[in-house]
Amino acid sequence: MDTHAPHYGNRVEDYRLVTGAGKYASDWSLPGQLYASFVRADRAHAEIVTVNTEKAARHPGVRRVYTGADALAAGYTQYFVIVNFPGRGGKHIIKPPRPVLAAGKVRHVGDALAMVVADTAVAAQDAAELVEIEYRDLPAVVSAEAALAAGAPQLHAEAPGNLAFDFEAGNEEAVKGAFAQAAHVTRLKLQVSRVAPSPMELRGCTVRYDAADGTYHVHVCIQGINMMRKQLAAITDVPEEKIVVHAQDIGGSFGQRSAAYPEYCTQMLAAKELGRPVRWISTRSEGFMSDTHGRANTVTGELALDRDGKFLAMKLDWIADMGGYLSATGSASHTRNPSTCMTGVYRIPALYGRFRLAFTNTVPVAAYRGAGRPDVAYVIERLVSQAAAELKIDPAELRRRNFIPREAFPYKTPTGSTYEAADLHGVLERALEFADWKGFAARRRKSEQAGKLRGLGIATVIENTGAGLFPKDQVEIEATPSGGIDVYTVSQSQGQGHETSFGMIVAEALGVPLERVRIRQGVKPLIGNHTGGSRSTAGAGSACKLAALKLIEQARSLAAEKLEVEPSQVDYAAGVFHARGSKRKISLHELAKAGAINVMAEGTFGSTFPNGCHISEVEIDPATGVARIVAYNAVDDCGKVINHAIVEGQVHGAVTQGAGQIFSEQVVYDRETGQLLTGSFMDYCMPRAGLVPDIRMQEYPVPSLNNALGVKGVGESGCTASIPSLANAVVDALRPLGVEHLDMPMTPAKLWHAIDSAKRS
Ligand code: MCN
Repeated sequence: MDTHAPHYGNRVEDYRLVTGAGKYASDWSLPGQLYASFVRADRAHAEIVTVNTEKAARHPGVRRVYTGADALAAGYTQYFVIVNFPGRGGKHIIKPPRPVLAAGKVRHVGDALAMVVADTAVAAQDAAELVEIEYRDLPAVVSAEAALAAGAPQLHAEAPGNLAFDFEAGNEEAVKGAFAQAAHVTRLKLQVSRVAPSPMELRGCTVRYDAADGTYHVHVCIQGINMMRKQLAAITDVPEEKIVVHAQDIGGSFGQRSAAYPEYCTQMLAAKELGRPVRWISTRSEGFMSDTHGRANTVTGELALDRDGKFLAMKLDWIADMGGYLSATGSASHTRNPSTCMTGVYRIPALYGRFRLAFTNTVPVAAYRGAGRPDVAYVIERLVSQAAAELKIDPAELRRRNFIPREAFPYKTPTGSTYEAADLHGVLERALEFADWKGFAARRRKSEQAGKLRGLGIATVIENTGAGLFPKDQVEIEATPSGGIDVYTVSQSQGQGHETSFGMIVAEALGVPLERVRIRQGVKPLIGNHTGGSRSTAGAGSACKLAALKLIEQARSLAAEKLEVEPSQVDYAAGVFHARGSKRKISLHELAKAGAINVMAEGTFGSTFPNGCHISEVEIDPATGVARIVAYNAVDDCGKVINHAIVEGQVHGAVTQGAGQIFSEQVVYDRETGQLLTGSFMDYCMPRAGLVPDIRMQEYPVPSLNNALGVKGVGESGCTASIPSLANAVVDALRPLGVEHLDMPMTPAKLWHAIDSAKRS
């Protein structure tokens, strides 16, 4: 097994990015551009009685004020949602219309209902404040459980009871039978808090309409040109070939930049009508109330065990909050994604999950790093650790006893996934040793002597990566006359370092230095997936390798002509073709001087299932409730590793996001009024450097069988494992006081109260 120490080489893109030479959404400045500002609902739920734009329209510099009436007139009310499979009783997801500017009703604080376009950003903003709106207030509901309850305020006439979708997975009868036989049942009700993904770059978009050929040029932060274009076309009915999406660098996304937000379509409308580019850059406060949120579900989980601690069955009742409208990805994050890995790393003979998606008066929920897999891992891993505590079995031992054994792979799960290859026992044993599991009792005693409560958390997880929306991934490679190797892909890095890792894949396949390879993202219209679902390396990365190998073959024929031998007599190594048995040779560069050599390769690659074991330790000061992560040890199997430093960085970043969710982050709405209470970083607490200690990581690569590289995704693994691992560590620290469960975020106040009331009881 590979136990490399990571090597810290700079990423190819780093110099450009850290020297300020990156080009983000707000760096696209187009000649003659106008500026947009949005008027947003200041209340959660209301009928719009009138929108008076007169004063705003008269404000100096204002070109036009758009309202919901314009959105309706344009017919911009439909949208794209990934979920296209039926739910319970064969019923499909309900997609109530969503005009790109709210018409008739507003459904969450921040819902955009008018757009002012003016000569300057300041004029647009000033005029937006002059738009007068008369509302008729309606009662609001901001939790999914409350929204599904009888008598709740209703958001959409099309979705009675606020139910958007009712989905199920597994076998309900088999689960009932297994529970009837169980010697022990563990039950937990868990909240996975609503979080604001908060990438560094603010959302922004500039649209130019080219009247000569009827094409819209949309300069916007994205996760991939194709996903954006598909959605823009679905909303506006403009043919996809008339929409060109432009983006170079993306300052983080975490799932949030995949959506074609209503603002962009409204800008398309204005850019065409006004004949000038229209630009809009969000403020951070706007972001909190209009960028999609993540997670936001409540799950009741039950695990049935026999008297030897073997798992018999698990059932989940999952209620997810979709917010006021459906996003493209949120519904899949709370149905398909958790159901594909609902058995976790365990052999559980019977599984059943019911997933209900509800509309509430909140910001729409979409994919957020992990997109449902951290949520399901959290439920499973909390249940397993809770069961271990109840049965007084070591939590590592209970896991070991129930793992899918190595020889059972490829393993078909009860919900229909096929886990291709893993060594779960090997990963666990490595992690136990790495984290010095056995030494914990002594460390806990030491903490006790210092007046601190210490807890040990473990999570053994698996997740689905690599699934794609588009049927295949294409990559084009060109050996250029100047000696470069240009690689074209439609996946789009948002910080994942594709220029380096994809460059390495091509450089290795061609045997040329990395410096010669240039990755160009989203500039050629190829078929392929956006960067999301930790799928880019398995998909586009594999296509990079295939394209490089194809380039060699194509160039070999050209070389054979030049060398005057049969292609079969030409060998290739390190950028040079040799005629076998002679000294004659010609380089790829020399061949390309006569004209660029261009190939395209494609492939359809199946899901991969990265897995890992993360063991964490926390220390809580009972006097203040402040928790510190004092040790974090991760062992991850992401298949063959392309770049060790990037993989480690991905795990660090995602673990930090998981820690943020466990200890501080939460979007809070007022239950009565539906007001957003966490509308800035003053109220919404991001994780800070002091929260995370030295995150130690080891790779445990079991190659995937499902792609050309043997890789499994890694971009989200750190979230999937850290959330349950850290939650288990906190509960373990408090269990001696009688605390069995606490919901995230485990803020100092919450921990202090839990400790205080446990001491009193
Ligand atoms: N990699 C590797 N070896 C492997 C697997 C991956 O070297 N066996 C490298 C890849 O080549 C790539 C990186 O690790 O450089 C992540 O690869 P992969 O797991 O294929 O995931 P994607 O590139 O598809 O990235 C998507 C994933 C997701 S879904 C979210 S959300 C996310 C994430 O990546 N958002 C991020 N990581 C992020 N990192 C940053 N900095 N910013 C975001 O917004």
